[in-house]
Amino acid sequence: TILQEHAPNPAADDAGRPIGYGRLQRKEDPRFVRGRGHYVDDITLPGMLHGAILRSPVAHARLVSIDTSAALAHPGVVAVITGADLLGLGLAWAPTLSADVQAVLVTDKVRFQGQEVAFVVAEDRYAARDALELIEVDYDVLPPLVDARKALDPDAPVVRDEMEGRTDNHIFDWEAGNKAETDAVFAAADVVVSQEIVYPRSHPAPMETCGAVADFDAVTGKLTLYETSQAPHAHRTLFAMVAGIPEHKIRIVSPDIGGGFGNKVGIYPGYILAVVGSIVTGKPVKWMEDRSENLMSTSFARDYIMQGEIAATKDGKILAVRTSVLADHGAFNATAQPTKYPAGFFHIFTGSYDLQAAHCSVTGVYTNKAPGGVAYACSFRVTEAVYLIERLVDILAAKLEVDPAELRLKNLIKPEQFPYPNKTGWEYDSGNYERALRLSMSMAGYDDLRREQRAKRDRGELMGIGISFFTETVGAGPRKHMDIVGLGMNDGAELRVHPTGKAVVRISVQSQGQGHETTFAQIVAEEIGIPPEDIDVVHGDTDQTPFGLGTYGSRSTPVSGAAVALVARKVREKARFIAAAMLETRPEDLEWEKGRWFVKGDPSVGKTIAEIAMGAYGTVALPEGIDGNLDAEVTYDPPNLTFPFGAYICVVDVDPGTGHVAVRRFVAVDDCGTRINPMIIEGQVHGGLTDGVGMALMQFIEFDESGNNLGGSFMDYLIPTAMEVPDWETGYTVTPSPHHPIGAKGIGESATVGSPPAIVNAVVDALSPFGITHMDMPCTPARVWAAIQGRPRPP
Ligand code: MCN
Ligand code: CUN
Repeated sequence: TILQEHAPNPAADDAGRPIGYGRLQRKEDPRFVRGRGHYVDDITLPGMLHGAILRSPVAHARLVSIDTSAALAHPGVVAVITGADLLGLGLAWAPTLSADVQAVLVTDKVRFQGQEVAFVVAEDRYAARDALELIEVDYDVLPPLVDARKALDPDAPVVRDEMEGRTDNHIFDWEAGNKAETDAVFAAADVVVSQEIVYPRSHPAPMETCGAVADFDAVTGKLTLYETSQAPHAHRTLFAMVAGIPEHKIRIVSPDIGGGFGNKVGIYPGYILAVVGSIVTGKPVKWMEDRSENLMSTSFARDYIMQGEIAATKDGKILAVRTSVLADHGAFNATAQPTKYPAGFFHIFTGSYDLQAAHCSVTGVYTNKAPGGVAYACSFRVTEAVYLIERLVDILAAKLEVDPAELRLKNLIKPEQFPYPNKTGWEYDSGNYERALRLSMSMAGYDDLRREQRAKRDRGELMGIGISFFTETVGAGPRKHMDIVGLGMNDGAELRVHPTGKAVVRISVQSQGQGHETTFAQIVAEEIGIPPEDIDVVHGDTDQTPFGLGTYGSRSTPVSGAAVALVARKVREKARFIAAAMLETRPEDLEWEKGRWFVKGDPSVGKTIAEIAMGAYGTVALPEGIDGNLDAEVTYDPPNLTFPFGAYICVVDVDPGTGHVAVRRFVAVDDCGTRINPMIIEGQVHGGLTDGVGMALMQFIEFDESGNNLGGSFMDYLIPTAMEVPDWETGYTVTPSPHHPIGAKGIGESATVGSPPAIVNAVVDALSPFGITHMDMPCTPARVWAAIQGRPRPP
């Protein structure tokens, strides 16, 4: 097999092999670096009109009246659509990805600040925006529900009072693990530590905001929708179900996407409004939101209030974890996740440790905030899970007065325990955790860092070292376990080899910057020996690609990447029969080497894939059952998810005078199994680590007591730049996934998942001389400064 050849050997990166060939540059970059990318906002259709959304200035209010007459009279305005109009069309409410409904435009009541109230369609975007100000809306303001902790109080305002018989804000209760067993282990344990840990609301904030161009052709009945979507096929099916347009009459095109990070998984009112606008006006309609609209109304991330507890023996053997979580889902349950798992994959909160028992319960509630919930490189809530366990382990280490690295080494699951069934129902596919942690420690010079820290402490300086060890579960998912709105989480791939031996592979996932046009070509190249530059990767157009559920949860490589490997193998097998016909021999007498079938025992007699392709389309007499092409298609159903992991070490310096945290060093060792393109992997890791600095130190979406969003612009919601991040030091190990055709696991969210706990652990470590054992993110200068005021200075 190819797996062992890709062991972590830097020389192998340059051996010219399609997989593991480190510096194979991205095929998409020539167009991106020349400004020739083609994004939704670059699309201009003849006669196209422009839409703009009027949004609510208040968080909770009855809608008393809307007067659109002045807006309609404004020059250039073609139509003004309100909730009442949508009610008439049966489109005022749309299903969410979590079996709830969400308002497309407000009909009865505003439920969060920034909610969609009316849609203006005009000849240009300036007229559309100007007309928004002419719409008169009368709101009867209600007290908002802002604090999720009060959501279940008997006197809490009821956010979703439009639902029959609803008198509270409860959405779901969900649990995993064994409560009785866990409680018993806790009761008998020597040491128990507890901590409330909040993962605050944050936002993916991709560079490109969300938008759509809808073009409904009344003659053919065909809707073409250009849309910023991470999942075009799933969106098409949902549009067919909601709008009643037959699925074959809908084409969804997601062209180049300027970052998704989970923000472009859901279906937003703006997309639907563009479609309605096009149907109503008979013209194409473009809608592009601005930055504040994106930050205030589209999918947020996190917002988990976690009460966590960890139990151990007095000599540091971790026995069990338990947690109860309050999940703030905002005004509509629009989180995108597998049906059976309303808290995503949070139940991997058992982390990388060999435990005796675990239990978690999660309660979801409505509040007067924007909906969403699973976004920002989250691996379906693995972010929250990893943060919880990695903070708890550090708090335990402080309590036991042991080194946090030592405590982890003592408790990590051992290589021989894989496949490892954890206590909440996962089966970790493969891992060698100790090797990764030891590599990160040696890269960081861990012992020297601790020595340096001691010397600094003696001088009153605040230096912190933070570790996190994470295990993710990505590659959703096996159809026997998971679906989204009833659609199994499988992916298709089609491969066509043209007569001259060049190929096109059509995939169902959608790149938003991850480099699929390069890496998926590399997979085909590895399997059939056509060079990557001769393979075109087509994605993002439902008329041109096979069905599949799209890109999120780092599932492209685990699911679609497997489909691509298998479709290439299918072509290779077909090529064998054609080669046999060409060589007038039997298929079983042929042997494969990269790019060529040859006669066993006589390597000089063979046919290359290009010769075989020409043969397939040419005049070669084909064997029974083999038709005249070199094409194949597959749909892949993964047997399990993949479990990438990593060991991160962060070094910070804290300025006691200002509370400023500087990330001085960051060492990241990742293991994503077989590495397809090490350069792209590094890029994914660098990006995710930068996200982590943002979340840990700078950014969160906060609300005041009136429900005003205080993070609605980049003045308030801070994005880390090169100034705030160190030179990342990355390393890797390779533990292939045993069930993936090429052994690859996902990498796209690993660093975002793994880095926040390392950074917060480092900050808390720096502040530990003040007796501080926990601090909630983001560790802003103000918070850090406030935390150490009034506490005795370190000795
Ligand atoms: N890869 C590889 N070898 C592996 C694993 C992955 O070479 N063993 C490559 C893949 O082939 C792919 C890239 O790394 O080119 C990421 O692969 P994967 O981990 O499968 O993740 P996805 O392609 O499914 O991307 C989704 C993931 C998610 S969910 C978020 S959120 C996120 C992320 O990707 N959003 C991103 N990284 C992003 N990067 C960019 N530039 N933009 C986003 O919006
Ligand atoms: Cu959760 S963010 Mo990514 O899965 O698209």
